Amino acid sequence: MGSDNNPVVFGITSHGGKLKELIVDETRANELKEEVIYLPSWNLTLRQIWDVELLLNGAFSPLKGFMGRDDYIGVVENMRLTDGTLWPIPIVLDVTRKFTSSLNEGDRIALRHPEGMVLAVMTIANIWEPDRREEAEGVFGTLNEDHPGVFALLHQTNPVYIGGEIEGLELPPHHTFRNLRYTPAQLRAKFQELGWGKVVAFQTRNPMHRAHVELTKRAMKETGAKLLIHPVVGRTSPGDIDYFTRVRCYQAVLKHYPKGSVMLSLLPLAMRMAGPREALWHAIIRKNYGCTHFIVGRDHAGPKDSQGNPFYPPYAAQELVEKYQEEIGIKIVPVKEIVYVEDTGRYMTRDEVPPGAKTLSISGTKFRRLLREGKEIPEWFSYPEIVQILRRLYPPRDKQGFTVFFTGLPSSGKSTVAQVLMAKLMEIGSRPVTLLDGDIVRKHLSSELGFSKRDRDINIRRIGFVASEITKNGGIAICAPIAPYEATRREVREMISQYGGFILVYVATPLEVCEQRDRKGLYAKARVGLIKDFTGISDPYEPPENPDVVIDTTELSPEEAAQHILEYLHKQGYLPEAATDEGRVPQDLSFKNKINGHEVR
Ligand code: PPS
Repeated sequence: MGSDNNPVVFGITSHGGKLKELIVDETRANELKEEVIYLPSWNLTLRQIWDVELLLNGAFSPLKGFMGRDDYIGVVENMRLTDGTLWPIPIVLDVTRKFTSSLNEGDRIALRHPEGMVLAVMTIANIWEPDRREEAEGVFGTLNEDHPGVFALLHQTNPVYIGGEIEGLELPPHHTFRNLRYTPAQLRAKFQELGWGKVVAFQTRNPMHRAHVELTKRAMKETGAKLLIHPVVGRTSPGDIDYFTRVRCYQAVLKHYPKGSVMLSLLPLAMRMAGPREALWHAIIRKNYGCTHFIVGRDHAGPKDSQGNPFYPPYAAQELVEKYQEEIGIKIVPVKEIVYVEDTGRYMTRDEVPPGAKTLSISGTKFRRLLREGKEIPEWFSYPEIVQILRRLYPPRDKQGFTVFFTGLPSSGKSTVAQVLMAKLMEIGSRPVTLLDGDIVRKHLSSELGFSKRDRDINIRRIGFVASEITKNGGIAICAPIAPYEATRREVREMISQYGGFILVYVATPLEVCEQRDRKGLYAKARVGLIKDFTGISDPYEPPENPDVVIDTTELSPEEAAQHILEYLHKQGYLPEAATDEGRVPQDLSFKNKINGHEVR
């Protein structure tokens, strides 16, 4: 690998030849500070802040800002910028139509952090509305919304993209683990100081156990390189363990490597979970951080669909990075799946296992279950200190917070059943209970909102946010809005399930029954057009695809319906054993697999 003009290059050039740090010098910064007073500001979203940080610190070299239309099209279609440089993931700034309504190409805007400071100034080169479905097919190879990248692109991305070069004023602030956040230039300098000519990077978004240590040591041996543990602490995949906990695990794992052979640095990247393309992108980023080698494991950055099937073949990421490794210059270290071989007491790749030998492995799901149930974690799987850190995160279910989220048509019985459930849970008394009923929320949290799709979504997200805070702090939230849209319910599930249980209760009382009850007289008004956009009459209701409990209050009394939910909570371990007798469903009513024709999971 040749040298270039970079001040601290040691071993490998940056992508495109030169590290592109975009923070300007002091004189220019002072000019920009005067200019920004008059510029329109875009308030960066969380994902955009991570992209801006990696643009500014050079991790996205050779990009000099957010991609313009032609670069974007080149990247989506064939992974190349217009100048031919390989780049597999679009780096674009998505904004609202309202924001761009008074903007023209050539205008300058300030990119602001939520804490108020301007991180960068952008000169707009292009403003366009992309075809996000085409982008999903090109980048993720699917339109299936189970894919978190596709879902985020289609539902959580603004409709207009703006591209253009940026001039950086400051990096986003960090208040945690500051001594572990090296920029590419700092990491390169560190490698040089340590005399590390070869460095192999290990990307991860999970805690590290013995198998990870084994595979990284193999990679070190194979390449003769030192190891950089380079975990992502920006956006990872929904349901992943929070980075505070993970970083404590990484710190604890360091002592299992020979002294002076390993470093830990945090990468503030917003992952897209794009499998093979993502792996290639990760390799390019690690090259910019000065690493000479990059480990690509089985199913790198590959999500699974709702049935648990992976979106990408297990070794597709390795194949793609292998194909381009000559061109990008960083060497891939492909690793096969590693398993524990009981007879030998050692870890091996699957193809090394002697015929007939018994292998052991524990899936992520099983591991979390063992932790939650307070069961022993075998010594061969992890280190006691890592298990101890993770146990704090997974208290047994009857000590975790949870949310019971009702959805159903107006007058379906949501509020009444929710009231009874609240009373029963308060009787049990294991945790504080909060009821967020549709009407109460509309009075105290959402009084300015109406019933358009946009307003309903805002309303449900607010409920989800409050419930997630309650759940995070170990309480019980009962929510009872109509929540007519599947995608929004899914968002709420994602917000909450990272902190505790999320139980979706579908109150499937048929429309005719709801209308006949018409407790508030609103159906009658909707029928004669006095209320517009009324759910079930003139506005849609999407029944949930995967409810945890289904109840139909046509035949069930509110007490019986609440008992079914309590029974489910017992079965799932959310309620203390001692409460069982109180909360049990009487024998003659006991939980059937199907209630009124609906499968109950
Ligand atoms: S949503 O869609 O989840 O935001 O609705 P939600 O906040 O739960 O609605 C609360 C109550 O508002 C009454 N209401 C209407 N519902 C649906 N559509 C229209 N247009 C409407 N206008 C008023 C209705 O009584 C809801 O309460 P429930 O308990 O569901 O009957």
